[in-house]
Amino acid sequence: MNIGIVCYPTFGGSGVVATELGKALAKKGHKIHFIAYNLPFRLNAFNENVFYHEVSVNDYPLFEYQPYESALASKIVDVAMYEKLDILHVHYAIPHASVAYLAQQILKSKKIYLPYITTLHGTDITLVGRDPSFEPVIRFSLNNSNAITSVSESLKKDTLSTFKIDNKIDVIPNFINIEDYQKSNAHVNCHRDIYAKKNEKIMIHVSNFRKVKRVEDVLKVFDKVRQAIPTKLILVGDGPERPAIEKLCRELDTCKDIISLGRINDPAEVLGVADLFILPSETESFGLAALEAMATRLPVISTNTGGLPEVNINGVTGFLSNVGDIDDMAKNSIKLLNDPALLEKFKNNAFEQAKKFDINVVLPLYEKLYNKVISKESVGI
Ligand code: GMT
Repeated sequence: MNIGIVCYPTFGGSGVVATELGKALAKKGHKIHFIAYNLPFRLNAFNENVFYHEVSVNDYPLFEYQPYESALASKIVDVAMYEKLDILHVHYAIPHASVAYLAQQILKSKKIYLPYITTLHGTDITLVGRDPSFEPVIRFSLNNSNAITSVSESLKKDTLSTFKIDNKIDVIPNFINIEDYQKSNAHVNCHRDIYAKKNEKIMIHVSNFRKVKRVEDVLKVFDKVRQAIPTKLILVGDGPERPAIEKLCRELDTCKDIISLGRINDPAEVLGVADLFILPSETESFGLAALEAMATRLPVISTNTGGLPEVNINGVTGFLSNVGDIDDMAKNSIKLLNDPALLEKFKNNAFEQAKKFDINVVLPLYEKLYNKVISKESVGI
């Protein structure tokens, strides 16, 4: 198949999922055309069957906001016509679903049919999508998608309760490539003793430091944990909340025990040195960061919000707490870090759970959907 993939290239789960999906499909022989305004950050090496088409948005003094949508629609039309796309898969509804619809209509006027699939990732529905001004456009473009997928049952429920959607939503969960995690663990460059002494434990958090991630709770939980057990905290990522987090760490006087690494393209090696992953998000449609941690055998301390309970199983792969319940998250962390046998059991459980989300399990679901959508269109349904 010739497949167009539209995604945000920036640090964020939807871009990771879109890129890893494209790379995996390319390995199976499909021709993948990524369309984005920058090179997606995980598309950092040569991959056979992968092509990248940059959307350049021109600056002009008249525009206060650059016309990204028009530039993207034009690029999709161009790629679809000249690369003979069979299908377009857009990640994140805003504005990609409505742009896909526009491109589809333009192509239709040229007697070319391009079905599009929209994958909902979370904040496009849970945060941005709830802004009523977006409602008519999102609803229309979702109802006109040839298929919609959501990354969890919880997000599907949220979407149906937020928008009047007549279309079916298929849940296709996010995935990891277990093989890659085994590889990066085998060639680990990052050693535990860089960050912690022998008697110290390591907690880790990875995110894009947006408000929704509640990174301040990570620091508050950690502060309680380190008072009970010698522990270090590794922070990976960057974003709007980082200055506030640095301020809080100074106020709590915890900076000497916190290693703030900033952005890392592929955090698997660093995850591999830690004992426990923490994700206290306000909302999380899936929690890909938690799944990536579990693939490196890390138990997860998380909130019980959104799709997290579909990934992190309470009392098995980690623990779930109410949003903002610092004491409970600290209690659960201490329980695991204080008991080596229990920690080992949870590590194994986390890895077994991660295997259920391996790319080899999830990829066929996407391929099946692509085939269904394409064959429906070709028989004129
Ligand atoms: O919140 C992020 O990390 C970015 C955001 C995105 O769309 O790029 O992530 C959302 O999509 C991820 C991939 O499907 C999910 O794993 C995250 O849970 C989801 N984030 C939220 O719902 C807050």
